[in-house]
Amino acid sequence: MKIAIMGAMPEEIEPLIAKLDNVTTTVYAANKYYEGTYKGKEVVVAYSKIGKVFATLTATMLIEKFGCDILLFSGVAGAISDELKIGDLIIADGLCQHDLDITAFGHPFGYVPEGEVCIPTDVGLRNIAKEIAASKGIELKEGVIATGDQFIANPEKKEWIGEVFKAHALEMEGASVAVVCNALNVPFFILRAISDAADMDASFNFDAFLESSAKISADFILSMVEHIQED
Ligand code: OS5
Repeated sequence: MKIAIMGAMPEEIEPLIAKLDNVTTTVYAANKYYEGTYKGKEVVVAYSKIGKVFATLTATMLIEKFGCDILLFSGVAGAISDELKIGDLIIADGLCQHDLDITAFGHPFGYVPEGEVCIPTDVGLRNIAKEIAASKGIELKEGVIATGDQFIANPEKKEWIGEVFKAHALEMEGASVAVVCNALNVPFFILRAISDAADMDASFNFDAFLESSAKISADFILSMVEHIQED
């Protein structure tokens, strides 16, 4: 089994690459892919660059070109829920696109015909995450993560996304991974550690906590890789 691990920014994958053995790199379609092993398991790691379009490209390549069988996303997010503080981990139970809007035709926000508003993540992978968290005494939140091509630094906008999509956190890539993996029948898992609260301090806090929160997420993802059973 080959495991894809994807981030959006270099900072989100650097702590992962540092722990790999037997690394080879391939540049393809303007991304660098790191193939290697972690505790004997075959992995392919890449960062997509920021946003939905780049994330769609990279997730597709990880599956179609590099032959990955499952995909784990590791990175940071802005909090919507007041219960999420900087450094806290959240796993997505579903992903939606908060900036997808054809409401002029009577459709709900986030919906297009033949799509779905919220795409669920793999239950088996979520259960592995919960078991690891319980065994290590790590608190893991679970909820909807909203994706859009906007860095949110606005309390009203954040509240709107929270209310309309019942979302707990937001970011800019997860729903793209969900669309690709759902279409290609590849089990996927989205983990994010909070870097900011998507409010007026968001860009300041993002800069301050990107590295530390990205590492919290990456460390957890590596323990997932360790526990995923080969078949
Ligand atoms: O990947 C983007 C989404 N990530 C999650 C996130 C988020 N998303 C939306 N709203 C929020 N409040 C969020 N908080 C966390 C993080 C990332 C956000 S976009 C950050 C861009 C920062 C940046 N711009 N230039 N650089 C960094 C330097 C640079 C220069 C050249 C090449 C690469 C980086």
